[in-house]
Amino acid sequence: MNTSDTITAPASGTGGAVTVIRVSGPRAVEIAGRVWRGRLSLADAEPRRMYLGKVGHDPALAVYMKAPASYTGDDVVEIQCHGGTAAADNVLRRLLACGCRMAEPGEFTFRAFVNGKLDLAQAEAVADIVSSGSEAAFDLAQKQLAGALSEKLNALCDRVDALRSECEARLDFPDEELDFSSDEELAENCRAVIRDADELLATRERGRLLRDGVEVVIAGRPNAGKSSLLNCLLGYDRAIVSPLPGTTRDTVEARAVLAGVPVILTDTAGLRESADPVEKLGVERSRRSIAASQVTFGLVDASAADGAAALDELRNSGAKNLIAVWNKIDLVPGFVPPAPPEVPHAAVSAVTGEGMKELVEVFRRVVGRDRGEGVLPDVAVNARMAALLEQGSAALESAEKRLLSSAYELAASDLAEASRRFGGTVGRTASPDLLDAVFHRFCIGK
Ligand SMILES: Nc1nc2c(ncn2[C@@H]2O[C@H](COP(=O)(O)OP(=O)(O)OP(=O)(O)O)[C@@H](O)[C@H]2O)c(=O)[nH]1
Ligand SMILES: [Mg+2]
Repeated sequence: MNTSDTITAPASGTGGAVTVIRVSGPRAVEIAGRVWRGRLSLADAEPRRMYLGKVGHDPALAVYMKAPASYTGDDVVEIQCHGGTAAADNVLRRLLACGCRMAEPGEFTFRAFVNGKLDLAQAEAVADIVSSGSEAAFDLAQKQLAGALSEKLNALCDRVDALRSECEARLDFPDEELDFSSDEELAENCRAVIRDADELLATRERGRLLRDGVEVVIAGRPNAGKSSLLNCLLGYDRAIVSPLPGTTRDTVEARAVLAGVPVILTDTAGLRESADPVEKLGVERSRRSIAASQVTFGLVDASAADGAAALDELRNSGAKNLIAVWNKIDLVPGFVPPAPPEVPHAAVSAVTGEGMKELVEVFRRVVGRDRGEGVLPDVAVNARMAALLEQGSAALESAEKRLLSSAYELAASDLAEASRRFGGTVGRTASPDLLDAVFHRFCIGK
């Protein structure tokens, strides 16, 4: 992407009352100043102050952000016009006619990266913020944008670079009595970096769950109220509910946010032995969903006589992070769940909504426990960073072995490789392909 011309695009979504059109580049003030006219010319405008003027006959506000104190690090002008496509098109058409180019998706953020305003990890956080579907994912992306993850990644890169310099110094001054650390010490330092990289790699799964959603399966015997619970959690009727056992045959999926965490809820066919071939297939699917999910809401009919046996079936089903959900408590006044103490549980009514808050709280605790310490993660690497960390660690392992046999030249080349891989996470070393892959995810205007 060319980074020296002046680009424009709507920076706000369509359909709102106001559209923001962003202009960024060396000629931003000049071009925007020919399109937008106010009492003052834009060139004389005080930066970061809104001015009322016009674009053609339409009223429009303009604000100038002077380089480098702007999102992109270039001169930026933002014009706010009426919402709807006609007003925005009018502004855009004039800007393009006066010499702007239409921005590609992510190009504003790409310029911010090129101008050193953001590193790659932070740029990815911007895309995550735009697409975050839940409070927890949003919080994580905010922290990443603020640099929490970059700091850790940069620290790893610095340590690899220091190891590399030390290794190269031995090649450059082989005969001098310099104060070198021993081969063992260097090798141990490689190990230490690998350990810390592993720690970061371990955050990947949490990040994936927050970005893509925790898979929660609703399982139990027929008629326990699984579909009713799904509908109650969603707040609308997604699945068919009926008093006939065996109503749900296929799995039914829906997205929701529970306790600020995005989830993919799966309602399943009731678990029982059945002669009906279709129901049998449904039950097989239920078992597969249980195996694939991170959390199981094990639904038990609190008004049924053999609830404890039903719960035991679920405990033996391979369910992970099982939460016993005693349903239909509206039918059993004064119900006390007979759950074994080690199974987290809640008592609810999917019909009256009673106990739902409690269930969400139990879910929050269970999901929190899965993340260690019951807190949401401060940092989480994504798949792209994880792949680079793994490759960098492999190079470090090789460097470690070579250091122990004093093969400094080979070790230095391994360390250079590790440095390249680790550096790619934040964009210290970034190939055009890598940059393409990162900025490809963006929407236009970001
Ligand atoms: N009183 C009462 N009835 C409930 C409650 N939850 C579900 N029901 C009723 O129980 C029956 C079965 O509910 P479903 O939600 O279809 O049960 P299910 O577990 O999905 O059943 P299958 O799909 O057949 O496995 C329906 O008549 C619901 O109205 C509850 O909390 N209280
Ligand atoms: Mg059902």
